[in-house]
Amino acid sequence: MSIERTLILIKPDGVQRGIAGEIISRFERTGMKIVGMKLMTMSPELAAKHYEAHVGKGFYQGLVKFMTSSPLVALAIEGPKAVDNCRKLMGKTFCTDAQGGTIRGDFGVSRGLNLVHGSDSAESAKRELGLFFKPEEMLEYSRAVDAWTWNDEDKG
Ligand code: IDP
Ligand code: MG
Repeated sequence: MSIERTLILIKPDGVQRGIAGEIISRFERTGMKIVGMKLMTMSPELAAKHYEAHVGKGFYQGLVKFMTSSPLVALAIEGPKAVDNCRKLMGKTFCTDAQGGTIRGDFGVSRGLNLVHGSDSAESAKRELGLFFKPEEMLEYSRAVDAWTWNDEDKG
């Protein structure tokens, strides 16, 4: 099955700048399905777990301060190859390196204030979704358009 779930965060800069909806729309309009969504403020404890791979790096403390400073939107998104597909839509880490047409390329200019987080592998997606969503907060539902959005071939 190549239908995957991945964690996306609209970071505090995206919410503060009033473009959370536009960013969500970038994912939504592909046909991928939102199966979980919440507005929340990240606690320092959650930030430490979520960014454990970056502990000790020069930008780590600033990153945690930024991510815990104001609400973010957490999304669980489902679709064929959702992990890589979402990363493709986001663009490269630093906004000025990200291509036009990507979220970071179209909406940002910063290195750290880069609007969006997306899990980078199937394993991190599983781990990160578990940090942000209880199992019952990720919903299983079908949409009338599902049959026109992906088919058996896409399920792998
Ligand atoms: P990613 O978000 O594209 O996966 P990572 O390398 O995992 O990028 O870094 C996590 C986050 O840390 C980035 O999205 C960005 O917000 C921040 N970050 C990474 N490198 C720097 C830096 O050199 N300066 C400031 N912030 C950084
Ligand atoms: Mg990363």
